[in-house]
This record gives sequence, structure tokens and C-alpha cells, in this order.
Amino acid sequence: MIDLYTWTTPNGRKISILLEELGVPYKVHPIDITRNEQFSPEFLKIAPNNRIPAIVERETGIQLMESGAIMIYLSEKHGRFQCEGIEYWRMIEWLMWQMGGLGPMLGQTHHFLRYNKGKSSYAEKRYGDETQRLYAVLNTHLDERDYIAGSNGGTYTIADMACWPWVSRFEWQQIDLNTFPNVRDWYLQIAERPAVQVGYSVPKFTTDIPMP
Ligand SMILES: N[C@@H](CCC(=O)N[C@@H](CS)C(=O)NCC(=O)O)C(=O)O
Repeated sequence: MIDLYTWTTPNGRKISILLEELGVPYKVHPIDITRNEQFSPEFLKIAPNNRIPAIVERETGIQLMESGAIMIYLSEKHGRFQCEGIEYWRMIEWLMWQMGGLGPMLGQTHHFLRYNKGKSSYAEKRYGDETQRLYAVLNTHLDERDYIAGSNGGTYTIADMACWPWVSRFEWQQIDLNTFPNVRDWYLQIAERPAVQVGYSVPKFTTDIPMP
């Protein structure tokens, strides 16, 4: 049994989607980051960086923060949603790309293009341009591939599950997904998965999965 500490954000949804895909039992503990619950002393014992998501595995007592580490741990433990050989490293490469680039940059884009529009034209241009660049990189990578890693067109892995919830906020990022057709097709294919549809609404329903 996994205790999942999460909120309705892309980083949180990565883990609920993975747990749904794995079919692993888990108990959801909502941490409302709009009410600063991520700073509570109880949560800080599990996640000292005061960010969701975090997990506790009851059987082993293992506590983990950082969505990338959680995804690697769970997928390796269950031997699923992984690649082999060099493609394992391709998967890790793109997981790191998401953790170091797509997530942090698009997070800034949400701040400056959605929540604080008009406050800084410099930041709007910087993060808007970077968002376009990152989508173009993913679009080129998905040319002639169905999934981010794996041979022969790719296989659905944690690299896809890590990137997908960030792309699901394309409207917040002022991205027209139709201008990145490979990303759009990849996004729509993953959106059809029942586990993604359930995991998207953890810890609670906010909206239907956005459609381009
Ligand atoms: N690198 C971390 C980032 C986690 C993160 O930024 N979580 C956000 C929600 S998506 C959060 O908890 N924010 C709370 C805050 O900014 O205080 C991960 O991937 O787990």
C-alpha cells in the first residue's frame, strides 16, 4: 500500500497516473498547496523540500519525494513501463529532460502567462519562447515515433507519463497543439488510456482532460 501525498498539479498527476497504470493500491492524502499545507510539520517529515508529490510505502517504510525518483522507484519495483538496454537510458534521458526543463520552465510560464499576465513582458517573452522551444524539441523527437523511448516506434513508459501532465496544460501555456502535430497525436493517444483518465482527477476532479 502506497500513501500518496499530492495535489491537482502536473507533478502530482504523474504519480497518480503511474499508480493507476500499475494497479497498485494507494491511499490519497490531499496536500492543498493553495493553503500552504505543504509547509505543515507532518508533511515536511516526508517531503523536506515542501513540494508535492511524495509517497510512503507502508510495507518497507520507504519515503520518497521528487516525482522523477518516485517514478523510477515504482516502475523498477514492478518491472513495468520501462525500456531495456540503451532505450532504458533514452527513457531516463527524457525523464531528466522533463524534470530539468519541461516542468520547471512551463511552471514559470504558468506564473507569467496565466497568473501574472502584464507584470513582466521580459518574463512573458522568456518563458513563452522557451515553452515554444521545448514543444518543438518534443515534436521533433516524436517524428516517426509513437512514444518517447523504446525501439520500433517506442513503448509507453514513465518518460511519457512524466511529460504528459505538463502538456495537458497547453492552454495555460498559450500553446496551439495543432502546430505541434506529433505532440498532439501523442497527447491524444495517451489521453485515451483509462488509467490516465482516472489519475488525472486525483486527488479531486477539476476539469475534463483538455482537448486541442
Ligand atoms: N521537482 C519536484 C517539483 C515539485 C513541485 O514543484 N511541486 C509543486 C506542485 S506541481 C508544489 O508542490 N508547489 C508548492 C510550492 O510551490 O510551495 C518534483 O518533480 O517532484
